[in-house]
Amino acid sequence: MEGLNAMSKLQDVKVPDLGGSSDVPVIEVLVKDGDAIEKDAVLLVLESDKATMEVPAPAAGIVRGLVVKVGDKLSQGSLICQLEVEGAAAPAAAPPAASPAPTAEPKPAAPAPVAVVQTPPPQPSPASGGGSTGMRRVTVPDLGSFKDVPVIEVLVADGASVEKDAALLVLESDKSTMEVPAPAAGTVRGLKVKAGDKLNVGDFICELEGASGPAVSAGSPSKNVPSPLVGEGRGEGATEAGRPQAPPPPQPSPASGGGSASAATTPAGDAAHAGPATRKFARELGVDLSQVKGSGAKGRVTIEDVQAHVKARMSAAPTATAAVVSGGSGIPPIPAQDFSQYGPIERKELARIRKLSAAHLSRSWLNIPHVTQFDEADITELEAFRKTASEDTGVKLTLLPFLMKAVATAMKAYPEFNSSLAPEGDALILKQYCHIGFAADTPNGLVVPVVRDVWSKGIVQLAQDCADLAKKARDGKLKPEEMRGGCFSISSLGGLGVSGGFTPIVNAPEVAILGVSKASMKPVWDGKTFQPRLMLPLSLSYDHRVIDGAYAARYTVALVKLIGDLRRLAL
Ligand code: CAO
Repeated sequence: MEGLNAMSKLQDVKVPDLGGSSDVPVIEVLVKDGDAIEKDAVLLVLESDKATMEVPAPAAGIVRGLVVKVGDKLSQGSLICQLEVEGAAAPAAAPPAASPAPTAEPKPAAPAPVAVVQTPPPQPSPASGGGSTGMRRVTVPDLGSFKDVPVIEVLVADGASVEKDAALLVLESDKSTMEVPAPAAGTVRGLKVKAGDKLNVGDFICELEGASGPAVSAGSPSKNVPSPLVGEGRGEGATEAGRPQAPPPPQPSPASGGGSASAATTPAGDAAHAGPATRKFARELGVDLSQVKGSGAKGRVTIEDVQAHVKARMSAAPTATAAVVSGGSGIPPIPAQDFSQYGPIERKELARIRKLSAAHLSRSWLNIPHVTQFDEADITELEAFRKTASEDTGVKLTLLPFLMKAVATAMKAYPEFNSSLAPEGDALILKQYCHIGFAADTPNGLVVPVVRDVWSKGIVQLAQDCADLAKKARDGKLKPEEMRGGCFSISSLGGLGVSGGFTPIVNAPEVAILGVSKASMKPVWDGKTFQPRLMLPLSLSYDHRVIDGAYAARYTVALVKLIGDLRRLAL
């Protein structure tokens, strides 16, 4: 065989057990001849009237002799391609869990397809509560073999009017994302489900008023939707229970590159139809799938559509304003490398929160021209006060609440620090409220809980809010709304013992972030002599599109004064 070295072997890849379905149409072919693929890379997507299934590769190798194209109808055992596998003894694929490969089958088949969408018939329930009253009880439909599936998004609120088939919830198991549509039109009442809940078949979701008929399971979990990215936009930041959540990132519109929250919000129910592989790909690129036109069956978005969308955005001639706003972030990717050629390696999957943070931080870094201003604040008096006040109040007062109050107070005098750039880049949105986020280090990565209404709270209240939110962050119990709406962020590394400055990344669509390092005693000249003073290093990064250097310098001076003399906080 041409190109096949002595240690390689060809193995047939066949369609595994499809759970009784046959002649299932191929709606997407994700590989082509000659592609080098990893084990479990998705080869095909099949879609019957009951389910969408991804067929993953049984082993790593090179695709040869692909015989399948979109529109073909496949059944169990149909040949998909051959796989050129390294090594004389290619490992056999694991048999499908639900339906082991027939022992007579001499060659390994692909592993069990990952069911993406299951379409059970509506299940009238005797506990209906429906019919004549016009109230219809909606419960979780058959989820196949999935159990305790986390809700990652609730797309409706109590009182919302929904059309039949409008998405109510998005569930995400480790294998798939499922959208649960309304079984009928009506008004949502008694919604019992929230992001983070884990659901099973039959669990109560809500009632639908005005939807006559018997109680039913919600419509089949239907099309796949883009998994929510962290933070802003509908459902962003929603995570499985027990997992911490990432900071709210922007979903820049094509022209905005980092605009306001409103610019990035995808309307509820406007979810894209795409498979998990496509969603994962889009997520990695920071692409909002609802912006991508699907070329597949029923408007399904394919990986090629996402690629074309990105190419189009990168090559689109930006308007003068958009170019300024986006900062022209079409940089080439870092070429992939096979590190195993240099030595032994181990692949460790990133926690979801890290992936989400990575995308958000990249967007912020690429879209925002950062400047970091370094300074030091004298906290000798603050420290003395902090210790006695902790004893007096019985509440542990760390530096953080004082810094938060100082940052917020200085923002009153310098309101551009409490703004976001309008999506078109031609205006500032000035905020009349002041919510401050703080970076919290958790076992699963960085999250940014947001303390609300800092202007109207005292230090003790702020300390309690910070402590509560930090604990929730560490325990993975933060709610999405507790990470949204920040106006400014603080990243304090001081408690970790790091001294000197650093360059924190602005948490877009905010326009500034304060980095804090460890305070240390330093000799400070008072005009006559050197005095030992406790100095706190500050690193203020800001969006230079919004804030001029002189403005930032004035803000920094004001901030340093406030921190150095607490009495000013009372002014
Ligand atoms: N200089 C000296 N000491 C400091 C300090 C500083 N800048 N900041 C905090 N400390 C002290 C605190 O006062 C406390 O000391 P005492 O117990 O004697 O009072 C101790 O360090 C521990 O404080 P803490 O870190 O637990 O509490 P905090 O309120 O200052 O911070 C939180 C809370 C959530 C911000 C912190 O725990 C944390 O997670 N920090 C990491 C943030 C991070 O990862 N940033 C990077 C983001 S970008 O990747």
